Amino acid sequence: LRLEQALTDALQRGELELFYQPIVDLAAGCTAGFEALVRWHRSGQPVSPAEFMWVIEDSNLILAFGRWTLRAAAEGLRTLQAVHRPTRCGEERLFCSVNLSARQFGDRSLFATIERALDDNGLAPEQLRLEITESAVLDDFETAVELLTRCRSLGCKLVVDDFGTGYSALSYLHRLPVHGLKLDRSFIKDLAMNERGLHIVRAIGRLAADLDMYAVAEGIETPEQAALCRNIGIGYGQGYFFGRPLALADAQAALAAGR
Ligand code: G
Ligand code: G
Ligand code: MN
Ligand code: NA
Repeated sequence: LRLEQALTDALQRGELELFYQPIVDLAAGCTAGFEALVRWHRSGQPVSPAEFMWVIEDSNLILAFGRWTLRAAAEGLRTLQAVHRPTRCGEERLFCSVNLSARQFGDRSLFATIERALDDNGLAPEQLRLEITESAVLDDFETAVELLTRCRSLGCKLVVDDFGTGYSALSYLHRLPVHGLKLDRSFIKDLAMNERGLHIVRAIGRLAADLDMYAVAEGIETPEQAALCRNIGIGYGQGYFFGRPLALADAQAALAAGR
């Protein structure tokens, strides 16, 4: 309860901040978009969401927090878009991925929040990507599908996060059309280790292509992993090799410098 109060205060005081990690077009070798990742500056020190997201998710704070992340990510994307040079990377517009928690699907105002955030920042709906996990969707499947279908109709893209782990498996790709898959970073870790790892990543890449979806490899930490993913046709990569999550101003500077 004390942590919940501290987080409520932090949200009100603006001590929560979104960091931005680049998502790179592997063939073109340039930044195509970002994933927004929340950070809490507790007494100046950044705290990882792994340590506090559960508190937010287990309380009603998730509703206000969820609306804040969508608005903040849209503002951040507008700032990043301002220094994006499309000539370097085929894509005219950058995208931003935002993580959604299960209980946000029950937020009746979420769709309006998304529309408004896009509109206020002059963004096209396709620039917003909603990262979802199977466990979040299965919590209340009907409600989640209804909301996600509206978002998709608006033009937002849906991406399955942590794909291939227990939290995101194949079964619901039937029932919930999505635009992309993010391969969980455990697969990328195994990639350079042995043939099996390579076969698994290649198979997921083919599955995505056959279903007309794009694939993002998460957790790329070495040039070898990046090259292997690119060579087997994975479209996008994300990880420390390309860049750590950065505060907005730093992410903007890195983008402007072509890093
Ligand atoms: O950035 P980091 O590796 O510390 O994130 C840890 C976990 O917290 C990840 O699983 C990520 O999906 C989750 N997370 C980060 N930012 C957000 C957010 O804004 N909303 C939600 N729901 N989850 C987030
Ligand atoms: O669950 P989700 O995919 O949203 O989690 C993203 C998390 O992965 C973030 O906490 C981010 O900080 C972390 N992350 C990003 N790149 C790398 C990487 O190259 N290696 C590792 N170990 N973690 C990463
Ligand atoms: Mn994610
Ligand atoms: Na993930």
